Amino acid sequence: MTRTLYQFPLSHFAEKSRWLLDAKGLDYAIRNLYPGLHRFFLWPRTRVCTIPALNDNGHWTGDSTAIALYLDDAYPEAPQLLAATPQLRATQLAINMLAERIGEKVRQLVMSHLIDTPIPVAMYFQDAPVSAFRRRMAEATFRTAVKTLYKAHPRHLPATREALDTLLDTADGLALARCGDFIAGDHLSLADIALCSMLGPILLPPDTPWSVPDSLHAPDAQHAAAHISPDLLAVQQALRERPVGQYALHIYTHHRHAAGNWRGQWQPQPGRSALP
Ligand SMILES: N[C@@H](CCC(=O)N[C@@H](CS)C(=O)NCC(=O)O)C(=O)O
Repeated sequence: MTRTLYQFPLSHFAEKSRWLLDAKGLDYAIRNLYPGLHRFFLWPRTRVCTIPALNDNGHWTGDSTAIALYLDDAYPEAPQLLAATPQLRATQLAINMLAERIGEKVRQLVMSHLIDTPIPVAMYFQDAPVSAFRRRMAEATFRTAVKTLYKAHPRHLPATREALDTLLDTADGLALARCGDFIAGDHLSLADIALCSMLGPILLPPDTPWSVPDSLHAPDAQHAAAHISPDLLAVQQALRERPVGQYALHIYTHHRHAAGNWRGQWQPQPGRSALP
């Protein structure tokens, strides 16, 4: 019996998938992929180029939302991530899509602030079992990919913040309208998991990759604070004060139950040993 999640340790979409598996109460191993090489590994198996991807006993699924749908189908006896009633299910899926758009803007905003600092590469590659030369190559690939794919550059910050604020206004409305802890329905669903995990890189909940400096090995941790700009701290404070920020922190505190496994293990590189 093998169940393996493939991820980048820093990714909030990976956090979403870990949470989906934890909410289902399933055991799983985690393998980290190197940026760039991940596409050669994932595409033949899932026909999707992005992490996360799940290999459940030979059944491959790419994309976090597809993973949620697969898990509900494959494990109907475990807590359901989506409601059976069509109307509530449609609402939960719509919130999941809103969360995906929020996640894209959160990534662009945080990376625009941090990509040229040592923090993201330190968090990403701190455990990678590679030589200093290979690590520098992986870090350079990661920086270039983030800047290119996600338009992570300070000049985009005003537009990114405006777009994120508009999306968060919608999310605030949902958070204010909810009855009880959850955003749609009376138990934790894909909607909660998606929305809260996408806000993680700004809210920095404990036991997540973003809980700097706890998540960093010394000496990187000692220098982290110096690289976090007042602007980014202001974004964090503003989100913490919003209804959706307070909702997400509450859900993280009371309903995350993380396995503490986000660091994962590194997938051997091609040429070093065979890929499974
Ligand atoms: N819709 C996808 C988005 C996942 C995603 O954006 N993954 C990013 C990391 S956060 C990725 O793999 N980027 C690398 C690439 O695009 O090649 C999902 O929900 O799984």
